[in-house]
Amino acid sequence: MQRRKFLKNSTAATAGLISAPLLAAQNNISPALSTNEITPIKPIVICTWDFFNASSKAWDVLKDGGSSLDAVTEGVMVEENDVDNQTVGVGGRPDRDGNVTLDSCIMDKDGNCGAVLAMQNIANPILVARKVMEETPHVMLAGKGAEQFAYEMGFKKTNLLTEKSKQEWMEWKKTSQYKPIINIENHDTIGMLAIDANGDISGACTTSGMGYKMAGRVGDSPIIGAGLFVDNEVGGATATGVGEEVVRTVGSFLIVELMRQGKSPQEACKEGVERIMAKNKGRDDFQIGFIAINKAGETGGYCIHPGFTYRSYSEEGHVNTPVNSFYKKD
Ligand code: SD4
Repeated sequence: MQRRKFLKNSTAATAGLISAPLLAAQNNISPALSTNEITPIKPIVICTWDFFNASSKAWDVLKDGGSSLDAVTEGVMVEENDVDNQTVGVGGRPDRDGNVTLDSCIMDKDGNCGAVLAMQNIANPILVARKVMEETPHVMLAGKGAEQFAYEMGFKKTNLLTEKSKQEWMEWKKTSQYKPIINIENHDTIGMLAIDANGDISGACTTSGMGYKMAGRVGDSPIIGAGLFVDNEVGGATATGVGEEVVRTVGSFLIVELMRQGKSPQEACKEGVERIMAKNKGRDDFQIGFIAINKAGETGGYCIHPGFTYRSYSEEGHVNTPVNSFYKKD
């Protein structure tokens, strides 16, 4: 595996990872610049929730020297292709009209990004989002336009509504109550962040959105800055949960900016959740989880209600980490 080391004048740096704020304090320069110069690079991938297979796939790419962009693309595709995951790709829960509409975005080390919103009939929206990034002058394509573009790029029309999701939707129609359940109905969106052997960061996020949403509804997941943001000088962040609240605070961008100011990924995610809770005084009926990684490879997460975890995979192993929450267990 390719491994570059940028060692300056700190012996501590050889011992392992050092926090960006500490380095900044030692060197009296911004965290973004300091970590880039003196931190040993260790590839790592993290993703929302306990996605063993997706993170394993991404790690396979990283450990063989692949790019973080390929790692996150191939990693999240595992969930898009899993018909048992009812919040991503094929098998996703439909909107209230019975249509499965997919949201997805991707962002690379150079700040290039692509997204598809409310796209139907295409099994791998992350690949279409990547094509938007790489083959068009645009960042976002929505609805029919996104689907048409996918066909032009050679993607095949696919029925995304499985029998299981169809039966559940028909059952739901009997009451037609839109009431996302914390950690249950909305618990499978995958947001993934990776650092490769060159130290470059990329991210991807993909979902079928909230089950039984209104037709045309788009959440945070395909919105750059809300569901996902990467700044290769600083780090990346991604979100899961009720997208409306993440959009209102431009959550992932906020977290990356907080890391730029010197906060650890953990501290930044916590402040992101606290901002949301400050705007929703006393509300406790929704879940949001953020995860983040900084340029030094430190990771963190925070959520509103207990139950959210994130999985990481690096040389140090494959770990599922429960994150701290705004509300504690009863
Ligand atoms: C959305 N954030 O559409 C997504 C839903 C989600 O796990 O994260 N589900 O609002």
